[in-house]
Amino acid sequence: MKKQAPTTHPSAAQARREHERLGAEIAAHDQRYYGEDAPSVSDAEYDSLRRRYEELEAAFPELVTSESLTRKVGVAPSEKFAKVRHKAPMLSLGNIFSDDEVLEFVARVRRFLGLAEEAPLAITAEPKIDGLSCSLRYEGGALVQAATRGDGFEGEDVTANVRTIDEIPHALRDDPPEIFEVRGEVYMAHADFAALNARQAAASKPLFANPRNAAAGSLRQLDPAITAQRPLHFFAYAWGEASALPADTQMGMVSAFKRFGFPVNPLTILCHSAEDLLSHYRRIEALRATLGYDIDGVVYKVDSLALQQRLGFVSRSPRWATAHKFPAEKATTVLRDIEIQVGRTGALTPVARLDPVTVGGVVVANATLHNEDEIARKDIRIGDTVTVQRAGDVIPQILGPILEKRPNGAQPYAFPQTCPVCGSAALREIDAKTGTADVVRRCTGRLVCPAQAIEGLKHFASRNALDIEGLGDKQIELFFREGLIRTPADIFTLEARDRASLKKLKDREGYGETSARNLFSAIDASRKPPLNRFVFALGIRHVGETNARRLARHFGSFEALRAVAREALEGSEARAEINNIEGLGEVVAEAVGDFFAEPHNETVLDALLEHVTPQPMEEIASSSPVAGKTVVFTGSLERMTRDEAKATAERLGAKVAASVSKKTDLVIAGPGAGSKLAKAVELGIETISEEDWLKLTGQA
Ligand code: JCF
Repeated sequence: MKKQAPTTHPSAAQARREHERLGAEIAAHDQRYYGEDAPSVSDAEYDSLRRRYEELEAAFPELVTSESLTRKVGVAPSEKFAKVRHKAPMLSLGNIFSDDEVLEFVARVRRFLGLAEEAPLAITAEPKIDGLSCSLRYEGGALVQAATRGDGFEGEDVTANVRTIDEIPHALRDDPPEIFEVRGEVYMAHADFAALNARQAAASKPLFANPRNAAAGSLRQLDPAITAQRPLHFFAYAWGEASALPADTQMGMVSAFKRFGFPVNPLTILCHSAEDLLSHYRRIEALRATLGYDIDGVVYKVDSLALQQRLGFVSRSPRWATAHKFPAEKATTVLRDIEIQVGRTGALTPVARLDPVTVGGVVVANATLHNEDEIARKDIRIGDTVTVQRAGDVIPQILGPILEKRPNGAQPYAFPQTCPVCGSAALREIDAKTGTADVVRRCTGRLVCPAQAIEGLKHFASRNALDIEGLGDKQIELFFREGLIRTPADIFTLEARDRASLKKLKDREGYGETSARNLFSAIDASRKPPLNRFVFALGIRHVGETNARRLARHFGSFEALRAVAREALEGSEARAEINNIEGLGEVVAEAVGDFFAEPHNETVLDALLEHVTPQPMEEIASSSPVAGKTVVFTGSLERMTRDEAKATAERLGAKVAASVSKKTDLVIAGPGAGSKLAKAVELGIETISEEDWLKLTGQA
């Protein structure tokens, strides 16, 4: 985005008119963004309007009145609602798409449980509602808190809004458990959605793209009075924390929800085979258009809660349930343009800009084109009418052009040979061994390309790297544009420079005293990152989280890594050392060598290491009681996901193994633990519960 030139000096009268016009425009965007969950401009465009508005006020202080938008506290979207930590994580379901996968699902469950062929296995089937999941907490039968799913671990507190939904009881009937969290889907019916959009249109307000967005926009309202005017519905289908369970089967739980006063979906049934599941799937698919609300598939769940326990989870999805999605939906539209995005490693990625079209209830205006060869293979040309497909939550894809509709004169697409951001040559690397060109074309202007620098900084500060809260993508783009942050080291001098500067961060749009202070303290908190995160943050090609951990483990300190990596020229002993690290290889060794051979990277690193001290893995490890131990997790974990448990254990210096052997030091066994636990007992290996593990590792 262009920076508004503060050198444009309108007259006082011009300034007033412009200020007024901008004020109205910004207010309208605010309403769309905060009020309707339906932004109509990009954040960058919005920021630019705000900046111009402020510049006018700076130049003409008489424009600042109590009505001025700069005097009102802007509500950041993430701060709209208080955060709620879910007592039990809200799960997501794995997806399957074909009949075969249904057979596989049932077979996998049977295999996992070791069920004999003739042993019965009951599985429920219900429509998968396309709304938004919510967790409702009842204490002593009274609704005390309602939260959105969020990322599954932390959602937003929407209690006041949920209280306006008629179908959600404020008090449970029929002797509910003391503590009971009911989970289900909040959704909007087709008829109500159409009526709402008609009202929006009559009031010249933007329309909602689909019932799910309308439901989300209605629930995430700052003003519960607005939610109250939006007819929302609810189906209960799961639970979170519960002081006692009213049933021992899924079907029993659903009946209990009904007794307590919740709507449950009438198409929920009990099946006894994969064939049963498939026939119910077909029935629901046939009824889909008549239901009056959106569904996007059918959910299958093992009925017995005891078996659910034994089956447990694969990362964040239950092994005992899955979502059988309806087939991907397609639509045709016109490809207006192909835009090239430049990533952190200089990769040029083509993105299709489309005439917006509704595909399966969602408006699609962008789609991925994957890469140069894909465009050539499908002969996709700008101006073509193309088929767009959208499946589940994945990025929409372009299947191909409809040749009969190709406009005269449409030219084959010429993929750019130079970087659209910095103008450097963009090349496809040739694989030395196979002699074939990489599918990805990359910008060669690594040191001069702003796109790569910005993406590199985003990566550096991101969640799995230095994890600097408050320094997200938008902030980095802004700071980069303004020249405040150009290299990672600049992040750590930001506060000192801010202190010396007249234009302070706290006085900027989007910031205030608190957020500026929070940002600086988040930056401070990241000055001693674990070595593996630091190595990952550098963005060395082929060094993702896993390889970064391998390098950190092997070398123990950044100095040791750097000393070897600097010497890692082709054919050198140093190169061989990296190559020989378990899990690494020639490609990674070469990338590491190349990174450290680049003088610019050395300069950037020297500057960075003035402010940042990576923590040697040993130090982190030796202070923990599980350092150097080999641990095995088995059974289901209730307080953390398997991935989380594994990551924590590794952070504390333990090695996580998949199976129990003589080398195992400790087994953490949750409910449903079977053969691994038995083996541990047989070998006399110490076994502890999840609770004990949390205590041992200082997490409880
Ligand atoms: O209808 C749904 N969207 C739906 C989502 C139904 C379920 O029974 C679910 C779900 C998400 C997670 N069950 C789980 C465990």
